[in-house]
Order: sequence, then structure tokens, then C-alpha cells
Amino acid sequence: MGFTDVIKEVRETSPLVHCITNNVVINFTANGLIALGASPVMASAKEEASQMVQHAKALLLNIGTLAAADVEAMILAGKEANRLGIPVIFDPVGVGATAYRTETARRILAEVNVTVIRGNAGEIAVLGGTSAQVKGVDGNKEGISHNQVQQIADDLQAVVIATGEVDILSDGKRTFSVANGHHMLTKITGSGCLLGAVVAACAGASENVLEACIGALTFYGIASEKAAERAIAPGSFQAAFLDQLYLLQDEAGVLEQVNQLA
Ligand code: ATP
Ligand code: TZP
Ligand code: MG
Ligand code: MG
Repeated sequence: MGFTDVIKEVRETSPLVHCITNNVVINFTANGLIALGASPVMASAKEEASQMVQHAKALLLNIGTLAAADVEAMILAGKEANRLGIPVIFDPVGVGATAYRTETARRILAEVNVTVIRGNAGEIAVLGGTSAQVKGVDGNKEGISHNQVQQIADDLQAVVIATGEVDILSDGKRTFSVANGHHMLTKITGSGCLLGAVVAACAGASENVLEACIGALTFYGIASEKAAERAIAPGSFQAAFLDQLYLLQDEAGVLEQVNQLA
């Protein structure tokens, strides 16, 4: 269940990923998707959002720089993606930080059938109705347990990915951890946001969403490890990371750190 098959599928089919994302990470996200072998389009006007989805294989909704017009576009595009049966990936950036973000995230989840939710552990805990203060041996360093992630996935009827030093993901029935990754990812902006886009590309190119997510997380984590070997600081890491999204193959020395937890 490694990354090989899903990344091969992405590179062979170059899925179009329609991104309605925040204005901090638009360029990095587009470049990351191209490096991976997918194809990005950023279209957030409500007048065209649902029409653009018709060309896409996956839709990414990211509330990082929330504006009312974008929310309307996200809901229109999300409903069209649901009608077409293409996966919708939701990144609830900063949910819990303000009432507006929390209300908007809840509204999107109520109106759109979201396929995958990818957030940091704190954001996922807020969506689950708790705070991320719980620490446990089976949790990630940010303090969400695999049981919590599984419960939230079951409640929200989506694949839920809680990222951190160790990522935890679940479809509500099966739960995995992915330990690949490098702390340099925390020294550049948009590493979580781009991960959401990479998950979208993989889900759009694959039949099995959970396996696509595991493939995306392991590939992304290993790409960051390889990039860190070649970088001296965040600036060169960002460039080396884009290089690895383009270059990384399943080869000797590539170690996937995936565990099934439940
Ligand atoms: P935050 O705003 O908390 O940084 P985020 O949206 O950037 O959240 P992260 O949880 O940082 O999301 O995850 C982004 C990527 O960085 C994931 O691939 C994750 O595995 C990786 N990552 C995050 N923290 C670490 C860490 N301490 N060590 C290794 N990899 C990490
Ligand atoms: N402010 C609003 S969105 C954003 C910032 C800095 C980017 C967040 O990116 P990530 O991937 O969550 O670190
Ligand atoms: Mg981060
Ligand atoms: Mg984030």
C-alpha cells in the first residue's frame, strides 16, 4: 500500500485539481502540483467555480484567508463536485481561531459532502468538538489520539487526516499512522496547504481514497526527508522540496513508515 501506484497514476494521468485556496499559498500550491505531475487551476469567482469543477478530477477547498465571496464559490463548487462524483478535499485552516472560521467550516461540512478533511491536529480536534490538549501514547505529538481521529472520521463520514510530526488518518473503520516527514516542513509556509492539494491529486487519480491518502502522505514525507538532505535552510529547502516532488521515485533507500493502528 505504498506510494508507488498512486503517484504513478498521478504522473500518467495528470489530474486537474481545482483549488479554491488561500492567497498565501496559491503560487506554491500550483508549483507543487505541477512538480508532482498533476495540473492545477485556481478559480474562486462564484460565477465560474461550479463550471470549472466540470473539468477537474478533484476539488480542494481551503479556508486559510477566508472571504465571504470565496465561501459562496466553495459551496457552489463543492455541490457540483458532489453531483459529478469527484472527491472534495477540505483544509479547515485556523478553524477554532475565530467564530467566523468555525461557523464557515461547519457550514461547508453541512452543505458539501466532503471526501477528505486534512488539517493539523488542533484543527481536526476542533472539528471533532474537542480541544487538542489530550496527550497519549497513541496520539501524535500535537496530542490527538488515533481513537479520536477514527471517531471524527466516523462522525463526519470522511477520511480524516490529522498531521503533525506523525500523521494519523482514518476512514472511520481503518486507522493508520505515517511517520515520514521532516521538521523543515514547519519552517516554510504552505506545507499543510500543499499537502491538501497533493492529497486531492492522488484522490482524483485513484479508485481508493484511503490508499490514495496513505500514498500522498508517505510520498510527501519522504520527499521532505530527501529535500532536507540537500538543503541548508528554509529557502533552499523549499526549492529542494519542489525538486523532490518532481524527482522522487520508489527506489533503494526510500523507507515508508506506515503503521496500521486500528
Ligand atoms: P501548522 O499550521 O500547525 O503548521 P499545517 O497545516 O502546516 O499546520 P502540518 O501539521 O504542519 O500542517 O503538516 C504539514 C506537513 O508537515 C505534513 O506533511 C506533516 O507530516 C509535516 N510535519 C508537521 N510537523 C512536523 C514535524 N515536527 N516533523 C516532521 N514533519 C512534520
Ligand atoms: N495565513 C493564512 S493562511 C496561511 C497563513 C500564513 C498559510 C498557512 O499554510 P499552512 O500550510 O497551514 O502552514
Ligand atoms: Mg505546518
Ligand atoms: Mg494548515
